[in-house]
Amino acid sequence: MSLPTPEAHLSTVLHAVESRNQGEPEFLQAVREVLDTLAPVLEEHPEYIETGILERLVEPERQILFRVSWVDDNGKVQVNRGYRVQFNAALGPYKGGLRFHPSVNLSVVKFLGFEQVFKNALTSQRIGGGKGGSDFDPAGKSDAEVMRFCQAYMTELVHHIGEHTDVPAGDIGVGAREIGYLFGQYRRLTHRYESGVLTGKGKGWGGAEVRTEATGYGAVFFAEEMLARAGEGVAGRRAVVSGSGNVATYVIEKVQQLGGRAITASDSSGYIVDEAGIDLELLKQVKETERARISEYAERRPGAHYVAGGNVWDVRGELAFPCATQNELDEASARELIKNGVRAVAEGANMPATPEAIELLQEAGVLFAPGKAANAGGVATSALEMSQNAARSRWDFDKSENRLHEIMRDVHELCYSASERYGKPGDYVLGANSAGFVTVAQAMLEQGVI
Ligand code: NDP
Ligand code: 2IT
Repeated sequence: MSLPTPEAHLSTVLHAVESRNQGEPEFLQAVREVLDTLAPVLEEHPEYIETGILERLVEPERQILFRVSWVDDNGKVQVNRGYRVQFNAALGPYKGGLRFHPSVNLSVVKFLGFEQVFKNALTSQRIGGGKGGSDFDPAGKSDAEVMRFCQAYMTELVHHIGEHTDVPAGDIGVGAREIGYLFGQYRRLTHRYESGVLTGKGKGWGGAEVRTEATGYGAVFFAEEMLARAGEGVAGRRAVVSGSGNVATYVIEKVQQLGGRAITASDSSGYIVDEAGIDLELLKQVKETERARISEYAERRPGAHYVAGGNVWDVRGELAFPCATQNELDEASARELIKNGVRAVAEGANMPATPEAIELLQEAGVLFAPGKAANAGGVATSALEMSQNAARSRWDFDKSENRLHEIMRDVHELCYSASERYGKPGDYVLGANSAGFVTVAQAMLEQGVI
């Protein structure tokens, strides 16, 4: 039986995915972006066509949907929907965050789970890919409500996770507080102290140093590697950053440590510009401690101003770090960034740039790092947390940060050499997709048809 050409095969797989997953635009966007880049890989590896690797890779191994019922502070019963999509475990236990946000639906969780498979492969940490979450909105909820929700959520999730099975962590709306409540309930339900079942734990009870900072720091390390190849750096440059949560905060911190100037942050209501450079202490006070809105920062900081609504990508900067959410940087924003002389864009968030925006940026010669490479530092450090938990050991901050730095250099190198191998040196989208894919595909091939 003769094999179809790579192009014909990719087109058949894409059509099947489109017809099977109608009404899931984010998931289809993520799959298209990967399939678009794989023809040269399949050319080199016809055995992946023969063994149906792609047909299997685009279908999650398991999808879990459940009701989460809890009682709010007024005694009213609330019902949310819980998700955990266990996408692919060829390389190790499913690994990936939980997102609590009203926009969460199956399409969003599947796109995140799909991306996670490739990202985790790029870290070389032997972790599979998964993602989960809920349409629960933590905004405006009391601590007690968040705790009761987390307990109710874990009461179902407990049946599906474990240190060798599936290891969740944080994402939008899930940070140290939520991981604490989730772990507490897991421990209560299982009667086990299974440290490695969740990552991003409190540092006093199994959480790794640098996990909090890792995603943001890692994204800046990746940008620094891209720039270094071109004989440039972060130092002395203006950075435009979106978001004001975990990832954005530590992107800003690392940009500053490397001598750059991060001048913006945003939330879903608007953005702030602080030409003097963001005051990190104030940012952390407003966002981490008080859980307030970003407008509050401008109220308290002389010289900074707040723009309600608007588009943070209108601000001029040589570096751009989208760190809020998917599809937040569109074609018009890309045009604006290019017009204003942007040199590098590194995605701290997952899929923040639309396909049209990526194309424009690449055509204009802007260095572009896709999220599955640039934000891999978070999950890589989660894997380091799992290793420390298994070994009952604890690394200090410097050792952890150095290891993260090394991993990000390796991720960059993997992506760059794959981009060369498959014909477009410096195309990090091609590099990340192909390097991640080959690692997972080879493991799937060797493990047989399952
Ligand atoms: P946080 O919850 O800490 O912060 C999210 C930030 O993004 C907030 O400023 C939030 O503003 C903003 N945001 C969220 N949704 C929207 C929206 N629909 N429109 C505009 N702004 C929005 O999350 P993280 O910082 O952890 O995550 C940010 C991104 O990074 C996500 O894409 C996540 O998947 C990705 N990521 C996170 C990792 C991690 O380790 N945490 C690892 C790798 C990637 P508001 O408060 O107004 O909602
Ligand atoms: O998107 C991501 O990589 C994360 N939210 C982190 C996942 C993890 O398991 O640390």
